[in-house]
Amino acid sequence: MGVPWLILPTFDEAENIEAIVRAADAVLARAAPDGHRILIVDDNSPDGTGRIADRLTDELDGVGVLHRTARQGLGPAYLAGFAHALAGGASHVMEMDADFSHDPADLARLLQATRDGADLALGSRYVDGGGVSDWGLLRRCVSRGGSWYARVVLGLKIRDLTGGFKCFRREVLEAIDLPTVRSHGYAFQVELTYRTILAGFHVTEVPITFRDRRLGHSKMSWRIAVEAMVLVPQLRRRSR
Ligand SMILES: Nc1nc2c(ncn2[C@@H]2O[C@H](COP(=O)(O)OP(=O)(O)OP(=O)(O)O)[C@@H](O)[C@H]2O)c(=O)[nH]1
Ligand SMILES: [Mg+2]
Repeated sequence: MGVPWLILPTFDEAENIEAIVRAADAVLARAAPDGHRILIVDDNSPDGTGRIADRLTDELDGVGVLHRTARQGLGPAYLAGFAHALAGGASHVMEMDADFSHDPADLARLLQATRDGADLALGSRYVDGGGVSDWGLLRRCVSRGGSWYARVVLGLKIRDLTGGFKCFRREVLEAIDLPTVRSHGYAFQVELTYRTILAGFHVTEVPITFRDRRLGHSKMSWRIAVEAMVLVPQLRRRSR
């Protein structure tokens, strides 16, 4: 029997990486008594995140790092991490930002939702009990508008399609043909959830509060938002 794997993509997270790995490790040690793994996927961060990750792999059991040579975006980093987790026999594969926007304590609730019947548990800002703290109006509108747009274009009932706090059962990632996923930014999150639903799996939204990062800088860009606007209608066409 495999254990849950958490994949943590990092680019310039030197100020966050150690604290987030230690916090997630403590939560998962309680939530998954049979063991867990944490895999950091670092795109050769100029700020030295990869070196801190190497030290953590020496200090903590079950923590590993995948070093990639250059920044290629969130989607490719996750796909590389997923491939390692599946090859390593993961029972579940979890996604989380490494900047404390996602509360590591919520990993336990996502994992529990998959034990309660979900094939994919989504951390959701836009269901009852969920929310966003300390975002300005523009950022709120872009995020809400993005989820609304994807929901209408793809005809889905999911409220939060662009979030990146997820727990997949292994069987989902095996079924959704990961090598053909091409999107990089927010569209990557939409594409994975859409493929999961098309494949007939059960998706549950788990309310979370999203907090703005305290340390480090955002990698969100207009390019990523525009990529999502262009790619989402193409996802629908491809599925027909
Ligand atoms: N490996 C890798 N990780 C990335 C890349 N881009 C972003 N990340 C990581 O993915 C996670 C989410 O990225 P953020 O920079 O927080 O982007 P965001 O959440 O869209 O933006 P903010 O909410 O403003 O922080 C963080 O852990 C980043 O370090 C990338 O190109 N490669
Ligand atoms: Mg972030």
